[in-house]
Amino acid sequence: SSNRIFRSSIHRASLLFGRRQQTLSSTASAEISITTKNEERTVGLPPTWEDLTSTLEKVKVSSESSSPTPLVTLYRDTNGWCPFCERVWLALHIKNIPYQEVLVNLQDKPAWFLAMVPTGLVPAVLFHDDLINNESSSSEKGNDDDDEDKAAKAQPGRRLVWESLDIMKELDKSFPDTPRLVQEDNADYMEARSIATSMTTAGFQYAYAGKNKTLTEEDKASKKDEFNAALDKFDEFLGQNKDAGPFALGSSVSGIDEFNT
Ligand SMILES: N[C@@H](CCC(=O)N[C@@H](CS)C(=O)NCC(=O)O)C(=O)O
Repeated sequence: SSNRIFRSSIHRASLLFGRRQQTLSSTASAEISITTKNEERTVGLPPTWEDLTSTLEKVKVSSESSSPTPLVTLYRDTNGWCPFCERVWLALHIKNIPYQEVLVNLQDKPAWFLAMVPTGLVPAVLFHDDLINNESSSSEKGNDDDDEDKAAKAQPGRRLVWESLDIMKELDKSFPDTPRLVQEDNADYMEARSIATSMTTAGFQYAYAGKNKTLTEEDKASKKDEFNAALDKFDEFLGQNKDAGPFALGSSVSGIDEFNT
């Protein structure tokens, strides 16, 4: 099953890097061939750290140079492991929306964050409506170390959204000229999202089963089987689209491509 998980991550990486080909022009072909090379050695090694670092560096430069004015603030975990934050982070990059980040220590959440976000969870996104609606007429003062400035309530004309799916929907709505990621009117999208959600749930249950002392070895084995079955289902879904690709739903990117972080 680890090979399958690995194949899925390679698939996701190639989708992202593949898309970057549109924005990175001539430099992208090197990344594509790196990805292809790794896909060929599916049972072998993941991309090297150097492959990933050099690709990310180029992506960073490409998005920063398009517009330096942040139109949203992403509140995410300090350590960068939160998959829900990664989902939003990827959405911002796919849409090429300039953003700034405020890091939140989940081990010791600051009072301003708990007062600002009802669930107390990351991610949350502050939409700079004053700038989004009239990008040229305002100047951004940028990030400030002052706690007051990190909180949405201190910033009139701005709107805070939490819950990753709700954030993605709002990103679609507020930036209508960018790829629409949440396509709830598309039956393929809904099918893929349901398969992907089951896969994520089964994955978490399997991952945590090892630490759960109340489970028998048999229980743990069945969690593993359920995860394998969920992976097979998602593989099968991707397989149906293999000719249409390169994205999960065919020729254009959707929330499914960044849902499975
Ligand atoms: N349903 C939420 C889940 C967000 C979530 O669980 N975030 C975790 C980090 S991965 C968190 O903030 N944990 C802090 C805590 O539980 O106090 C979403 O999709 O945004």
